[in-house]
Amino acid sequence: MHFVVLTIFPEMFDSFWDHGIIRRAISQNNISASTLNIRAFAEGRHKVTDDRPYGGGCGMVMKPEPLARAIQEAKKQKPLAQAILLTPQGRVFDQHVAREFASFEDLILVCGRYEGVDERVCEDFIDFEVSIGDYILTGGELAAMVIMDSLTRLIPGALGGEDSAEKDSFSDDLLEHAHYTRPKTFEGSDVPEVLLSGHHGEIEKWRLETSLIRTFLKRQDLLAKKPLTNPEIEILKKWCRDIERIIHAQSSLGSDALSGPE
Ligand code: 4GY
Repeated sequence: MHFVVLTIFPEMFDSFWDHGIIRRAISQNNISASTLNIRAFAEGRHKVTDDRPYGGGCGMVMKPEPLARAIQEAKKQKPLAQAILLTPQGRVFDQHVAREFASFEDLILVCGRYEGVDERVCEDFIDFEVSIGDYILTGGELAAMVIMDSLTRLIPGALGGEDSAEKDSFSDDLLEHAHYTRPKTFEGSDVPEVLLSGHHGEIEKWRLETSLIRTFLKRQDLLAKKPLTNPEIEILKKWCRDIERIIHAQSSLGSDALSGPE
């Protein structure tokens, strides 16, 4: 996949391309990336990319012509590319959207600045509007990096060996299990026994159970929309039975317990 980033601040991406998994993915040809400076498509000696809003009001609007010309140039370079505008008005990005986009040939990531982008560019030159979350950035650049980062780790080979688990739809909508590494004891706290047992079946069971309980405790919204597997349903049912047993045991306790805190 090739990413073409359209921005007035191309230097913001230098350090992004140059580190970690992204850098390795580029050097292994899993992905490639380039920027087009929107300012280079602006006219006049000052190469102005913004102007005052029709109808008045504060702030500036990104002029349509330079942006439209930049998108046209990007599409000429990558005719199969989809043009994505990063904006809080777009479809909210998550791992499902990431998997959809990972199957695209190439992407043009359009980074707006100022108070907004002229509406006619959005209508005529943009294929998708995407938001990375319900907050407002000063420009689309950080959002473009977020999208490229998450798509890169879905490209086969880019993660180097560890990628199969993540792409498995089995891990959809569940938080990751807890992770531990050496030392065995840290600040008086031990690594769970089962992880030292070498019993891979038990370890997998434990990891699924911790994934489920963490998702239940921290993100019930994810669990509510997740299609549960049979082992997951069995684990949840066992918890229900355990909790009910504890509640029922209360009736056989003395009056002290019953008159305790509400
Ligand atoms: N949130 N998700 C976001 C954003 C900044 C004005 C258009 C977001 O993706 N992008 O806040 N972008 C705005 C700034 C022009 C982009």
